[in-house]
Amino acid sequence: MSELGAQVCDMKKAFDEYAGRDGNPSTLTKEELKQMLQDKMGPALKCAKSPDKVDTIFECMDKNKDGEVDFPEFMKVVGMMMSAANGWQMKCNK
Ligand SMILES: [Ca+2]
Ligand SMILES: [Ca+2]
Repeated sequence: MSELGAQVCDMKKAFDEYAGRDGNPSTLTKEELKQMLQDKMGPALKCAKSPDKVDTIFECMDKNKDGEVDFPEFMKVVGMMMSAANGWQMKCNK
């Protein structure tokens, strides 16, 4: 569980790093999200073999459809992705 805490901390750092690129550090635009996914989750995206998933992921994250993703929106989806990834790992390790 401490590992999960560290992951959340890393994601917050990543969010801050990428969200600030357009001068508004409180939300991610689609372009900022794309950059982050490519830099931080490249292997995972390649694994899924669909870089175009950024659009889907963005729309999935942007719950209130204001065209930007704030940190709570971001974490909700990333949390789901992390627990899904953990589930896959557990299956793979068997
Ligand atoms: Ca931004
Ligand atoms: Ca939003």
